[in-house]
Amino acid sequence: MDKYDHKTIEAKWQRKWEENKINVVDIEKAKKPFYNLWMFPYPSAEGLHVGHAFASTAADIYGRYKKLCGYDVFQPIGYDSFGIHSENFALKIGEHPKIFTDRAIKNYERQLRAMGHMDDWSRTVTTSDPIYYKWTQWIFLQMYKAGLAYRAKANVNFCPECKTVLSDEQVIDSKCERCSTEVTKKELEQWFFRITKYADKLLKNLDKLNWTEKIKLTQKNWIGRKEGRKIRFGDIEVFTTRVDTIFGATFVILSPNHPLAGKAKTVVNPATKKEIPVFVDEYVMDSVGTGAIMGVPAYDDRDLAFARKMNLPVVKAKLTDKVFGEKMITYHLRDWLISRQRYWGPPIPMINCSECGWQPVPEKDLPVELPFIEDYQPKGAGRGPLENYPEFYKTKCPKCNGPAERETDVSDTFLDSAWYELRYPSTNFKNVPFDKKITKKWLPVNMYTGGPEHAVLHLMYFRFVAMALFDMGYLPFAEPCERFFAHGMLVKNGVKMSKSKGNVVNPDEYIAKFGADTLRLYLMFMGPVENGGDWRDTGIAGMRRWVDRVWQVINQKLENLEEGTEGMLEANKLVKKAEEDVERRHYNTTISAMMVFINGIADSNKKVGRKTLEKFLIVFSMFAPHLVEELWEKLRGKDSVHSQKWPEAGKITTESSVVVVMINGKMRATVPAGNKETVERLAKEDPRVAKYLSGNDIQKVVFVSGKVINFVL
Ligand code: ANZ
Ligand code: ZN
Repeated sequence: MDKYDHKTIEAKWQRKWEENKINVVDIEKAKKPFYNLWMFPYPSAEGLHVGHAFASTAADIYGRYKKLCGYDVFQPIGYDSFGIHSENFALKIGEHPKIFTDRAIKNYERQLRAMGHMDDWSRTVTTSDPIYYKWTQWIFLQMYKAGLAYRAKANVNFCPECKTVLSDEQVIDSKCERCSTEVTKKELEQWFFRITKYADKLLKNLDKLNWTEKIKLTQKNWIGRKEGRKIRFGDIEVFTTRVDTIFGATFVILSPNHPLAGKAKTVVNPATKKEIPVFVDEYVMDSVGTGAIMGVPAYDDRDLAFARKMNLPVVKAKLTDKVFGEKMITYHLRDWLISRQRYWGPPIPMINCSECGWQPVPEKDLPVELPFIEDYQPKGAGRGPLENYPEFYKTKCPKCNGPAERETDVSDTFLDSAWYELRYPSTNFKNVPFDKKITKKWLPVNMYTGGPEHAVLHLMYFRFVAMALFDMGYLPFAEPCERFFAHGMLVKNGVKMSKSKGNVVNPDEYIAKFGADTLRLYLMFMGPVENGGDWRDTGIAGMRRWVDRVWQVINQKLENLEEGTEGMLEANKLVKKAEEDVERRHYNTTISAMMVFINGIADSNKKVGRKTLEKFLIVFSMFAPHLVEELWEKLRGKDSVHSQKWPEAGKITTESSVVVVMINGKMRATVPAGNKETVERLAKEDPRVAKYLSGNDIQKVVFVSGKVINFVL
């Protein structure tokens, strides 16, 4: 028998699947649509790493399962290719972002195809393609028309390294999400999206979503809704959720940016009527409540720490049920800062006219194409590199036709990805961002898989944009995805894989050496998908040995096949196990069960039934799509394992395969299990039973399904 040659077999089936379009779903005619989405990657210079391979395989197995269960599964793939992440890379290596991105995309496509996923390559999206970003700009315009995009001067986050402003969500522990540089503040006039208008809805809808609980909690905390009261202490309004502690308020603290900071020295506590001191301290945040608090050291730990530091008295006053001030609700969520002073993004489609002010670009003039410029370096003075290209920004006012200037900032990359799920099924449509009928048929996304690090970045924006489009009447739903599954992270020797640490593992060499099927199995065997895993080279060789063994065992069975159902019980157990595991994505235990199955049939004297092998192969096909397709071809000589129906688990318990036949409580025979009528008929026909029955009256028949039938004579 041939050795398992993964190179030939994987290439052969990838080519055949492409030719036969087995992964291309009929978007218009599909009867049971199932939209299985994986967060699209951004193209980087290193290409796909094993973390991508891990996450996409987890999603792919789920998609394959749904397909086997009879769904028309649409599993698209694309590139989040605009934006600061790809651009920073281009800058680092000194290559033009456009040239770099095109090259990186080609590499990604090659790598993704090599994984053997059931991705539909006929409908990809590339966010840096004018065909796509025309509609990203269109969304900006709809936001503007709906009063959800506005321009305002604000003290915004600024990354001195990336030389651009950032949204609140892109500042992680006061550092830039991209380059980890400490973020500073800058007073700038910028474009914002009014996401805060949706704070309550974003919060309330969480209850209805079947999402990983941790992600929902992170969103909830980020929205940070607090119900309390604002109470006047002289000229200062404080915000509190504990008005009952007001008699213990012995000082007031202002945030450093409060308009009265440094001005007010004392105020009067309205409950005690006592004069109390006013301080300024950083622990009071600008953006929460009124930016001023009443300090209650007897009840609040932070206030107590401050009182100790400042040697202030701690007054243990009684709690009160008197009310003061008025009701106030505050949120942690801020409006989404959309402008970026960078090159690699969709130009914000607005025009500034000295006569008419800011005017939206007419929709018929979209896209506002990003020109290919030589000096694409960010400048850092509050405007993007396009500010040096008058041939780009000099234009006419759409209102008065007088000379005017285009916005030279581009939009945040998270806007590109905030609507891509809508575009995938509609990629054939030139004149609309997403077709109404197709959208109704395919969306919301049925299953979305992605990283937990996007809990309040992408996933929040993605929900907001869908909600806004719903309110504008463009979408028939407000939530873009019913189920979101957060996979865990892949680490290397306990350390997070990252470019800066230089421990990023490229799947190419493993695919070349062991094959994609082995890599898939190895990645999924590490543990439950939500836990992520620790990448080790040593383990993958072991998995390859098992794959070789499966190849050898199944080939041996094929040479000496039993045409029935020999060994079915074990196959049924495996099917049942897989059904339980796949929904939870505990694929590792399905793989264990497959190992047990192979051990069980390995003995070369043991024959295995055709139907039994088919069941095993269908389960295995989700994990090792190429190898199984090859074995399937040998077994059946026709069709594809990937267009089979998920098998029934059938009868699992041994006792249900036979029924004991008793006469007056004495065992006389066994017959195959079945319903009462069948078993009774089979028993009566059995000569071992018939001889006792003949000439006697049957008084009663007692039947216990799957166990016993007793004839009382
Ligand atoms: C008095 C008080 C007494 C408070 C007490 C709490 C406990 P939580 O508790 O997390 O829901 N606060 C108000 N505005 C703030 C700001 N701009 N920056 C920092 N802290 C601020 O948050 C509500 C509490 O946070 C408020 O209620 C206020 O302190 C503080 F035993 O007022 B409390
Ligand atoms: Zn940065």
